[in-house]
Amino acid sequence: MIQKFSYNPKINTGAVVQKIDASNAPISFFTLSDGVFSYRMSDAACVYGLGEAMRGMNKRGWIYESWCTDQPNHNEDTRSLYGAHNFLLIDGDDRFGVFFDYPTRITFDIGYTDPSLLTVKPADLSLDVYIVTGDSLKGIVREFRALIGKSYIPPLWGFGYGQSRWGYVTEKDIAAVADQHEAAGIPLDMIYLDIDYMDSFKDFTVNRERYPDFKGFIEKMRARGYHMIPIIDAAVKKEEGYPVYDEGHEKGYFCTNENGDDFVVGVWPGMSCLPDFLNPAASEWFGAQYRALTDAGVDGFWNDMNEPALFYSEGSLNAAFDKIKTHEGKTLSALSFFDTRDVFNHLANSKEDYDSFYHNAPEGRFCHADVHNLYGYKMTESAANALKELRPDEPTLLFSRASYIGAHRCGGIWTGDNHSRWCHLLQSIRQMPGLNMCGFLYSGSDIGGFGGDCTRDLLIRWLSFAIFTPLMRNHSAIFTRDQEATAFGDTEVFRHIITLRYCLIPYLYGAFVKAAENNEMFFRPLCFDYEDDPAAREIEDQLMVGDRLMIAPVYLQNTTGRNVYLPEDMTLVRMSGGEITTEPVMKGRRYFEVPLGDVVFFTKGALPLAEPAKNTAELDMEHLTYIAD
Ligand code: MIG
Repeated sequence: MIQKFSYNPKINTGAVVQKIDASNAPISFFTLSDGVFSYRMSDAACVYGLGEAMRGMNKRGWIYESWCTDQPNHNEDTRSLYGAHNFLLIDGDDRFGVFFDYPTRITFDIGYTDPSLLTVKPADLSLDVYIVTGDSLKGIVREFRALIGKSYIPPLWGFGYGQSRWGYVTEKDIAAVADQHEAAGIPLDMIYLDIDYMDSFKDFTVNRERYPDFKGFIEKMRARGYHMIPIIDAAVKKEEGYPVYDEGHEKGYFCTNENGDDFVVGVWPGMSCLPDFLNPAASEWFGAQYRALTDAGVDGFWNDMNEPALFYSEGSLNAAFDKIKTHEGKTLSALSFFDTRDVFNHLANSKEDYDSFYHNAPEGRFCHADVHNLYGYKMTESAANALKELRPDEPTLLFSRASYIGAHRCGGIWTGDNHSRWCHLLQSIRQMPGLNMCGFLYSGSDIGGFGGDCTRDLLIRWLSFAIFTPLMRNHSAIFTRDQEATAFGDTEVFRHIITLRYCLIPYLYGAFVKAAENNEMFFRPLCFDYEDDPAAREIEDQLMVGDRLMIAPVYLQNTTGRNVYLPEDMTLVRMSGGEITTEPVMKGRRYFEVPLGDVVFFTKGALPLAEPAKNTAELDMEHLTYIAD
């Protein structure tokens, strides 16, 4: 059952698709005082949700803040990431879900200040709160997901393997990625084009020196079996003569400052303007621009920098230089030294900048800070709506960095700029169920880690987990060590693991589509399936995948196996050297050897496997072999 409690929301966020009448009764489970919602948690209560937020699947014991943030240095103590996913599921003496439909900053203190208290504090009391009850955790999620509408389903090839790197510059670089994977016999469906394909980082342009015949290149790569996936950034370069800027400026489609002039901000292209995605006409106009690339045969996109990430604004940059000048030539104390150093460190994504531009939404004019968390969602919606018209016959691959609930209907998300760290491998495992609860089924993390230098063993272990994630993309930052599956010498192991992904696609894609259509989770913590098993509640490093599989990834360096909790008798599936074997294993806690390069997982029933294929186009989805029958 769903109850709605309404507190004068100022804007329709678009998250909810069902019409529900607001209750006149006081909110259930919570007390509301001074604009803070409080709930006393029973000792054993677990709290799930919050989408891609850091820490465990059980979110208890920390404080989180929904405020979409470009945070490439996130760690265990990070409160805000790229998405704002305000759904919690409490499993204690009471069992209920709660969604705070609120477009800006909201804090979730889940036993951080007082271990038994959950407090939720929106910046002001203008929101809708939905309380969802039901007789099982899965049932509550299903009801919530019906409230927010069906999840995006990518094309089948979106389940292929993708290779990406910020630093591939020319079409030769891209073709070389294809050549290397072919030479190694490693299946590959997608190659991503990061910002260097553009002309001066201008959206919807292509650099003619790097890609003399872009359309011809896309065609050639398609003929070889590859989909090219270019990036689109939120901000539009401010440059007269660049039609996207000229038109956006003339029609008033950019966010404005207090005086009504275009707000100008520094991002990749230099001085830029921010499309006002909250204005339906501007949204439609920006979406139509994707045509420049779909006309060239592009069938997938990733939307970036849409928190929106701001490096600086015209105003904040000038203020920073003024401030630095006041220190020039003076002897600095330790404190004034730190102050001086931080002048530029604090320029990006500053409160002052977010406070100083405005949107024209149907409900009226809004300061950006009051609707901040909707920006990435509305950018993805703009693209999704347009792409349905530009490419009506087949789904377009689409995912975004920033998001709010509602964006799950438009596309997928990736979890942003992680690092080549073992703890980020574990984090990415733990992020999946939270995302799924909030409708984001097509998701995954940058395999191998975005920032920092990856090692061969980390990439192997990361891939061994990521063959189960719907979005499976190896991505890394410029100036980091190469981390393609072909970059570490002997490629056999990589070929076997990625090939296994393709063999699993019939099961994975089937389970995904079923989850999307039935409003279910593709990845679940064990306790969602084994509610009466207290041991299952504490498993933070295993997941159920679809209705049959359980995975227990290895995420520690220099280990050759791990302990696994089996909530019931299952069949162990092992891929070793490309060979697949099975053995029955009994319920309980056991240690399994998983030498580097082996993939081990568990099935509760017959598992269909396809024959190995070099890409999804060649995958035979009809003739399947069943193992563990
Ligand atoms: O400021 O386009 O998260 O995936 O490679 C960095 C360059 C901008 C951030 C994205 C990342 C991408 C990078 N972008």
